[in-house]
Amino acid sequence: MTRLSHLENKFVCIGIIFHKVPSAPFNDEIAYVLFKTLMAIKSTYSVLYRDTLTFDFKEERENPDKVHKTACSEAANVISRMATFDRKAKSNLYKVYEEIEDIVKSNHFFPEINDEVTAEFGDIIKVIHLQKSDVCEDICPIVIIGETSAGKSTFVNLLLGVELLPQSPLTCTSPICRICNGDNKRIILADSEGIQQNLNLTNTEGVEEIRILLKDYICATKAGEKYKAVDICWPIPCLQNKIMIVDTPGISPDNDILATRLFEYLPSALAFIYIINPTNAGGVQSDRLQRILDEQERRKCIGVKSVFDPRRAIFVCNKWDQMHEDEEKVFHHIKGQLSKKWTNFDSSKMYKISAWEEMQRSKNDQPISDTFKALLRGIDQMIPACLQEKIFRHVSWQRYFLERLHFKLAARIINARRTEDEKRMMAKQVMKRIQKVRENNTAVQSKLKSVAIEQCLKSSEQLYHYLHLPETRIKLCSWTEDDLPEKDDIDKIEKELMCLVEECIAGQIKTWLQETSYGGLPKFME
Ligand SMILES: Nc1nc2c(ncn2[C@@H]2O[C@H](COP(=O)(O)OP(=O)(O)OP(=O)(O)O)[C@@H](O)[C@H]2O)c(=O)[nH]1
Ligand SMILES: [Mg+2]
Repeated sequence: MTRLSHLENKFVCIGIIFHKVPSAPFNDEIAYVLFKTLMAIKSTYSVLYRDTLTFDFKEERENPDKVHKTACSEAANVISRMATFDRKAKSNLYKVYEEIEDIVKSNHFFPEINDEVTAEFGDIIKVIHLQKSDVCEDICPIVIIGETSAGKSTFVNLLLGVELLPQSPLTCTSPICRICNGDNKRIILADSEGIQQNLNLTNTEGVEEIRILLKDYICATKAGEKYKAVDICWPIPCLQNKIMIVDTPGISPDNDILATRLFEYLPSALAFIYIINPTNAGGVQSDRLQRILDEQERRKCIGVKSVFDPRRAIFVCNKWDQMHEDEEKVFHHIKGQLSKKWTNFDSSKMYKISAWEEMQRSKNDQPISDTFKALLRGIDQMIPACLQEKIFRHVSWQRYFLERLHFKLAARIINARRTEDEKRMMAKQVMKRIQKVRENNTAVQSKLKSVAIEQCLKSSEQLYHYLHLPETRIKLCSWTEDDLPEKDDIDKIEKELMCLVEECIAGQIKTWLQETSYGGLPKFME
């Protein structure tokens, strides 16, 4: 922000200089472009300064009990405030893009500067269109993932405030279910080939009827693996037209496709909530978490841009009503497992609730429990940060673009004030420099190559040393009984043990990368 203010001052100075030099060529055009650019910067400013970036639930946080709220109404409240905040910020960003578009499309925009901008940013009109549609990308999924029968669908119903999704003690959800708000009730099924089928609804069906109907398409026992996705449009005003709740099938060792499918939603997810069933022996099923992380790594390796931010995860230990003994021990154990597995795990984003009990409270119009209140507050605090990330990405782009534009315009003003002789002299100097760069090109390239090889060798030596340090060896070799796979087939045990060892080594490499800022490679790349 201070850089931006500096930039604005510079603009004002240039404006003043410019007006003080009436003989300078391009007078009107430069004044026009400068003025428009300055206006655009001002708009960017307002995006930064307006209430949009200071989303604050302070009042509610300080007076959480001011209003007697049931679980569903409080969940609805959180979701709806997020949406309002997001809409406001995005509308500001959109306006700035429109202003930039106006400048670039204007007849007064110098063709030479247009060429320079195109060389640096690509077809700028196209780029701005893409940026605009990214800003307008309205659907913000909140993805619910986790183990089979952990209570994901029950949790979604709790968030929605209506028992729309079927839930069952047997493996239930088979396709991915996306729930959006809409006045016209609709259910669209997509089969594994992606062929869509719209179910005929009369719009008079009640929740109960729909839940029964959905069983035929959602529950694994009935629908088999026939449907890939089910889109449900239902009047749930708290979702507004932006939030989409995504309920997913339970992650199990034999469901590889799911990890891939999840990535259609995870990168754009505002938040993803991982539901754990703590009543399972061993607590969190770490092989399931690993699947998501592995897919993430695979995508990064092949250069896929759409990866998710693990800091967006919230971990919910559900079915806490069934925990009778050693509650704290189990919670602590799960926390330990997650911190080992999950990059940047933040234990303050781990909660214990009973979705079932909470649902009963809500049905009986009882106030929301403290544990669920804490979880909602967790979502409440995290979402604005996620939304801000996208907003800042756009603000940074706009700021960079305007800074570059400013630079090019300033250079033009300075040039305009040069005499013909000065210009000729400069052109000569530039040509000389270009010639020198051409001559040095091969030498510089081969030097860069040898420095790169040297740096890689150095980094791998450092890594080798790190992995052989006594403290790393201890970490690699310390295993507890809890870590042992619960299998009775020796081949399966061997296979799983190999995976565990590989994961453990990979974990240490990750730690080394973090501690040494990627082995000093990014610094070298600069
Ligand atoms: N005691 C208790 N039971 C719960 C709780 N949450 C869900 N259940 C029950 O657990 C069973 C499974 O719940 P679902 O919501 O279908 O679980 P799911 O994770 O969606 O299951 P899949 O879709 O098959 O992976 C149902 O019988 C729920 O009533 C809870 O907090 N406490
Ligand atoms: Mg389910």
